[in-house]
Amino acid sequence: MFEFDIQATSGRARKATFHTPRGSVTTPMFMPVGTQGTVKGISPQELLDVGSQMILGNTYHLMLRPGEELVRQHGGLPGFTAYPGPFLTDSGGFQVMSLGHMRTIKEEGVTFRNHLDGSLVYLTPERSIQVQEALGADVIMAFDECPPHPASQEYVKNSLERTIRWLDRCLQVKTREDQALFAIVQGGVYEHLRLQSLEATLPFNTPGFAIGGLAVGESKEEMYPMVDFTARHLPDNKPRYLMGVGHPEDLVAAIGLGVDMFDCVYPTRTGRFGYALTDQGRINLNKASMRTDMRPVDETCDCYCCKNYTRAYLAHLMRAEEMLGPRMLSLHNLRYLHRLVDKARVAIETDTYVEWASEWGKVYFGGTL
Ligand code: PRF
Ligand code: ZN
Repeated sequence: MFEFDIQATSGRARKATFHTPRGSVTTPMFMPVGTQGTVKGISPQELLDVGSQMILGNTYHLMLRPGEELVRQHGGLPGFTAYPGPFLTDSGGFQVMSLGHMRTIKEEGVTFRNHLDGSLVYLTPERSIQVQEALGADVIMAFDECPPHPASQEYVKNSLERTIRWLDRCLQVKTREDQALFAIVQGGVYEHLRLQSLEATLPFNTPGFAIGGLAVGESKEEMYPMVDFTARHLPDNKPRYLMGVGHPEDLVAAIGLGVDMFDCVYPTRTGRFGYALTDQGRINLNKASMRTDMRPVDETCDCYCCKNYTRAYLAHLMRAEEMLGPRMLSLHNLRYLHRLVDKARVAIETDTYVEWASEWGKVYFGGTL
């Protein structure tokens, strides 16, 4: 269980199969975000149809509402949500930082105000694992702190050292053998702190490693070298997960640096706002010119939205605030990212990744839409 079989490599990019209790997934892969036990507006059958392999859930949201015990009573997230495939849950560390008000971070854990009712909530490494065991995902994440950007070297160093002590506490209390706990490498945008985090984290020998603390507002010129550096130091025989990254160009770049897994709210969130991802860049269905555009969103796409609807119809749905609009654009955007990683996998299999990525980039950034 949790074996990671690499079938092909191209430069540093890898194509592999990751085995989990609820099935095997093929990497590189993109994971849709189902924060509250649902990928907003998209049914489990639709997720399977667009090619989703693993869904992300959030400890922070689900422990506050409906509470992890109710989810456990349904047999965990698969029973609760009726999505039959593998799940991954994030630990809450990142959501506390991005959503929790008035948080206090101490060695023992984090205190924050519940964003729903203002009550005080306490989250510790032990509690995060307890909740994640009740939620029952196949992959669970260590409880970490994702420092804000910018943050001083001193702040990031203290934070990453605490994150390592928290990793130890997570592993101490973990009881389920059928869940893989991934450690998270932190260190902000400081190479020597990334190295410190790596050196302390790798000996825990977890079945996979995540690269955390990036895509929090730093530039791509700061982010890519950190992904490059961190991925180089991670073991080859375990999955590497770049957390919270999901822009098409970042996927193409990070796969080339040896990253295997991604998650992001981007495709679904931008879809709800009326935007569609294409190889020529992102198009805005709210624009007046779309109201008479008889083409599909993406002529090359095989999704339900592109096979049935014109841009004009989708523009109409957005303008009329009909929920089918955001739903169809979310569906298309998920399909777009899944097809993108499918193409990346084919390029890895034919050992043409660098060439494929550079051709893809020319079209994407040359797009005029
Ligand atoms: N830690 C955790 N979840 C995350 C991140 C992190 O650093 C990020 C960083 N972009 C996204 N999600 N636990
Ligand atoms: Zn489509």
